[in-house]
Amino acid sequence: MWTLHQFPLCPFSRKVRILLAEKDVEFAMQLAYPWEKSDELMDLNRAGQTPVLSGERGGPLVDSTVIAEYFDETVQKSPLMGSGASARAEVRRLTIWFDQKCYAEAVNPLLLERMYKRLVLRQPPDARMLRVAGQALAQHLDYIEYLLGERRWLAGGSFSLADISAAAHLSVADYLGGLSFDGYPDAKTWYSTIKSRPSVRRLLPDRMEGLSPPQHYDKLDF
Ligand SMILES: N[C@@H](CCC(=O)N[C@@H](CS)C(=O)NCC(=O)O)C(=O)O
Repeated sequence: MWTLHQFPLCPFSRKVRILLAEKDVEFAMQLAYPWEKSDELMDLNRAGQTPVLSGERGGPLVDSTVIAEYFDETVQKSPLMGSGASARAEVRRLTIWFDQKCYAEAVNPLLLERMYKRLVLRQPPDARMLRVAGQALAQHLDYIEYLLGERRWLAGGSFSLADISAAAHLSVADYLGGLSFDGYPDAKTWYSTIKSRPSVRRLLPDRMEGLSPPQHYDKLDF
């Protein structure tokens, strides 16, 4: 069986968890905090990053999108990369958008200020950084609202890795208390639909030790 080396608030690990569940691939989970740089994690991935997927059939597989493409190529159920070159290009474009831009501008600063400073550095968050991250997050919700103005799902007519990636990042922002859908009704409906998928519902009960989410976090009606 595959083992996913992850921690509960790693958005890239959430992305892999959702996609493996969508594909009905069984996996076990092993807690790994990148900042601890454990020998086990470093031996699997010299970059010391999560997620890593190790398993008896080769691997380890490193990088959430590499893992996603591996399973999209090897498991037929629920294709997630789009069909045809143009559709695939759009899925990849938006997946990169959320994994790079949304993560760098909003989710990673929230993780630093609300999780890492609290649990590891034992410092208070920087209110200015939280405000800037909140503004960036609002811009990403605005972009989701715009995309959904003309599409059912983010990359087009089908649920895809782009939806999974965006939902993974937003769910971490939500856990950290940084998400408000006020003014973004289509984005809210989209997120609510995603939240009700079994693949996403399965990860919502998870908790990061020492850090609780807001009450609405795992509710379908939020
Ligand atoms: N491109 C990677 C990014 C993985 C990543 O940045 N993971 C974070 C945790 S959520 C990490 O390990 N950060 C520690 C570091 O970069 O040293 C992916 O898609 O899997």
